[in-house]
Amino acid sequence: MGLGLAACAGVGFEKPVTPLPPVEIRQYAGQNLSLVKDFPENSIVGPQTVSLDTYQLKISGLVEHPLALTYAQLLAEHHYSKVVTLHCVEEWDATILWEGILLKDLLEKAKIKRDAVVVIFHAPDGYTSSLPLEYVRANKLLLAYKLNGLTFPPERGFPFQVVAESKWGYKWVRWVTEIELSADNHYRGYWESRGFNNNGDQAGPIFEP
Ligand SMILES: Nc1nc2c(c(=O)[nH]1)N[C@H]1C(S)=C(S)[C@@H](COP(=O)(O)O)O[C@H]1N2
Ligand SMILES: [Mo]
Repeated sequence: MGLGLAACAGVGFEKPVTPLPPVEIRQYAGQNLSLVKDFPENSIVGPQTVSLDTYQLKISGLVEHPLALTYAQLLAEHHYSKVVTLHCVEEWDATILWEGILLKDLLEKAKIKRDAVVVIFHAPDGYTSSLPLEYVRANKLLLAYKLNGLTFPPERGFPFQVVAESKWGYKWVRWVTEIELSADNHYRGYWESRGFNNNGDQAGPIFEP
């Protein structure tokens, strides 16, 4: 064995490595996943193209330390993964293995001020949605940069999508560019200001009671 190892490790045996394109993960822990291409693209004005040359995620509003983080800085955070199903109110769903960083890790970095109660997510298509700060803090919600092992294609929300587990799809903001901490309990995002339930619980009513 010693000999074989020595021979393998010997100079001249090392070949360059050509990485092959990643393959989409179809099943995880015995569960079938949705195909990334197999669910609708339903955004308000169509897919956004975000360039990493200029991309920064801003953490703004009621924070002690406003931040502007690059893609590389964000991916330096601890990574997590989880299978979560997105349910759109248009009666379709997608079960995906998400990989990302934790929203609450980012919020901790920015040091939230005491009067903040709402987290508002902004995207370059003008779309916004919000989640209660308490819900974000109490849950390990992902800001995902991969789905089924693949980097997000532009139409799915590259570079980041909020995985708002147990909330309707309209809370899952894509192409996130800004996370704003606010004291405005009456804030309503794009669909919420058009009648959809601000609470957004999948288990609850779709429309604002
Ligand atoms: N920026 C942005 N994010 C958005 C939307 C949008 O129009 N713009 N649509 C929302 C709705 S209604 C749904 S159902 C989900 C769909 O996300 P998916 O591409 O992961 O299926 O994106 C949400 N995030
Ligand atoms: Mo949706």
